[in-house]
Amino acid sequence: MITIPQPQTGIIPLYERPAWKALQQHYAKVQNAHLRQMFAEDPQRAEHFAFEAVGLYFDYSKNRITDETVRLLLELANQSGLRARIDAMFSGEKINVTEKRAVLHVALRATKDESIMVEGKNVVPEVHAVLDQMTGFANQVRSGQWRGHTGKRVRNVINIGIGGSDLGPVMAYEALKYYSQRDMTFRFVSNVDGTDFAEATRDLSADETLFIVSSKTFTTLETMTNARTARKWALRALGDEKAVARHFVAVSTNTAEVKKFGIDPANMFQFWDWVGGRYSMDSAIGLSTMIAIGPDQFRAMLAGFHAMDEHFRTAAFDRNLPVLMGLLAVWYNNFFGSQTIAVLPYEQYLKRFPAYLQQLTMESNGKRVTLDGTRVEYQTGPIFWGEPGTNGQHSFYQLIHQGTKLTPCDFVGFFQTLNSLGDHHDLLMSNVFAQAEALAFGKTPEEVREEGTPDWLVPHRTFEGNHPSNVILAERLTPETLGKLVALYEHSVFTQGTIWQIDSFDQWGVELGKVLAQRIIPELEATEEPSLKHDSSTNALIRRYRNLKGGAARMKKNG
Ligand code: G6Q
Repeated sequence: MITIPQPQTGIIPLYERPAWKALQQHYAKVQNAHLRQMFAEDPQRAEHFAFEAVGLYFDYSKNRITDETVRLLLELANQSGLRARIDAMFSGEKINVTEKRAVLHVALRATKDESIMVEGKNVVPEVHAVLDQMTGFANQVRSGQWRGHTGKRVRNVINIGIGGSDLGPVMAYEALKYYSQRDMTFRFVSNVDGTDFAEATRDLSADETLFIVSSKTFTTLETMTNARTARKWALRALGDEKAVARHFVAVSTNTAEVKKFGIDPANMFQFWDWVGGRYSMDSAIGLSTMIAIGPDQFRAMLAGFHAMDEHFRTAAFDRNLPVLMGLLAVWYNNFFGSQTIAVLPYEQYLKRFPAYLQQLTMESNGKRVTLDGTRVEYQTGPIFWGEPGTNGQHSFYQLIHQGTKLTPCDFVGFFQTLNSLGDHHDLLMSNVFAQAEALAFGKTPEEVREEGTPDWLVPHRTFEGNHPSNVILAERLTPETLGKLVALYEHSVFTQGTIWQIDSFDQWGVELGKVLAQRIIPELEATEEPSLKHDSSTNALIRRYRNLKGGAARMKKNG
C-alpha cells in the first residue's frame, strides 16, 4: 500500500483562511494609496518600518503597506502554520513530501554541539567530519602541499557542476573574490556546450589543474560529459591513468558512480540527500569556495548562515527578516498581481547573486500544485531577476520607473567598500538611496512643469512613483555577511512556499529536463536516417540539424 504523505494537517486552503479574506478586503481599500501620502501622514514611518537584525539593516518603509497590512500578513503566516513548519524543518521532518526527504541545509551550518536528528541519527557530527576533511584538503591545496602528477603544485581549480552544483560555488567565488588566494585561478564549467570547457581550459596547464567534479547524483548529463572531457584533456597532457587521482576529486552522494569514474573515494567529499542542490553551497559543494577563501573564512560564512537560521527560528514574526520579506513578496504577488521581483545588489562582487537567487527562488517556488497535489488557484513563485547597480540603471530601470508593470525591488548595499577608491563608494550608495526614493515618490506633473518643461513633454517626464522597494544594508561584504544574505532569501522562499502550501524543495521540472534530451541524442548521432516519431516540428528540426551539422567541417574542407 502506498502511503500518501500528509504534510500540513489542519491548514485550510489559502482562499479560505480568514486572514486571506481580510487581506482581500484590506487590499481593496489601500491599493491606490500612494507612498507620498503615507510618508506625509506618518513622519515616523522610516523608523516604524525598519529595524536591524543579525547585522542587517532592513528598511521596508517604502512598501505599499500600513500597520494593518503587516498585522494581517502576520496573521496569514500564523494561519498558514508557519511556526510549525519552521519547527518541522529544523527538527528534520520529511517536509519535502514528494521526495520523502528531510530538508536540512540548516544542519550544514549547525555548531558542533547541536544535535539534529534524521531517522534517529544525529547528523551534525557527520557534517563536521566532512568539514574537517574539506579543511585538510583545502589547506593542502592552498599551501602547495598537494602536488599534481608531475610534482607541480596546483594553481588552477575548476569546478565542474551544474545548477545547484555550480551556481552557489560560482556566485560565492565571485562574491568573496576579495578574500581569495590570488595566486590561484578558479573557473567553473557547467554548460554541456563544449565552448564552456574549451574556454575555461584553453590557457591552463593540465599539470597544475585540479578538477572538482561536483554532482549530487553523479549522473547529470552535462557534468558527466564535462568530467569525461576533462579526464581526456588531462590524460592527453599527463599520459598516465594514475594522474586522475591527483587531478580529480569528487563531491557527491553517490560513492558507487564516483568510483566507477575512477576517482579515489578517499578524494570524495560526501553530502546527503537531505541537502537540496540549490541549498548546497555551504556543503562540500562549496569545496572550491573553501579552497579559494580558506577554511577559516568558509567557517565564518557558515557562522553567518547560522546566525540567520537562528534569527529565523527564534525571532518573533514581526521582527523576523525572512518572514517579513517573504510576506511582502506574497503581498505583491497575490494582491497587486506583480509577476517579478528585481534584486539589485549595489556591490560589484555580488554580480552573480541575482542569477543564484533565480535558481533558489524559482526552482523552489515555481510549483502549481499544493503539497497534497491539488492544483492551486492562485499565483505562486514570482520571477526573480536583476543586475548589480549601477549598471541596471542604464538599461532596465526605465521600465521599473515608467513602464506599466509593478516590480518590487530589493536593493542591497554596504556602508563600507572593499575597494576604497576616491569617492566611488559615495557615488554608488547615493544611487541606491536616490533610486529607492525616486521609485517611491516619483515626480508629479506639477514638479515637472515647475522645472520649465513644456506641456507636451510633461507626461513623458512624469514619474508616478509608488513603486515599492526594500533596502537591505550591511557593514561590508564579508563571508559572514554573504552567509546571512543567502540564508535570508532561503528562509524567505520557505515562508512564501508555506503560505502557498507548496513543496519548495522538489524540482520535477528539472528532473524532466534531465530525461528529455536522452531520446533525441541517438537520433542526432545515428549514421542511418532515423525513423522519427515526434511532432512534425520536432521531426523537421532534427532533420535540418542532421543535414547541416557537418556544415562547419564541410566549409573548412571546401575552403
Ligand atoms: C537543484 C536542482 C538542480 C541540480 C542540478 C545538478 O536544486 O536539483 O539544479 O542541482 O541538476 O544535479 P547534480 O548535482 O545531481 O549533478
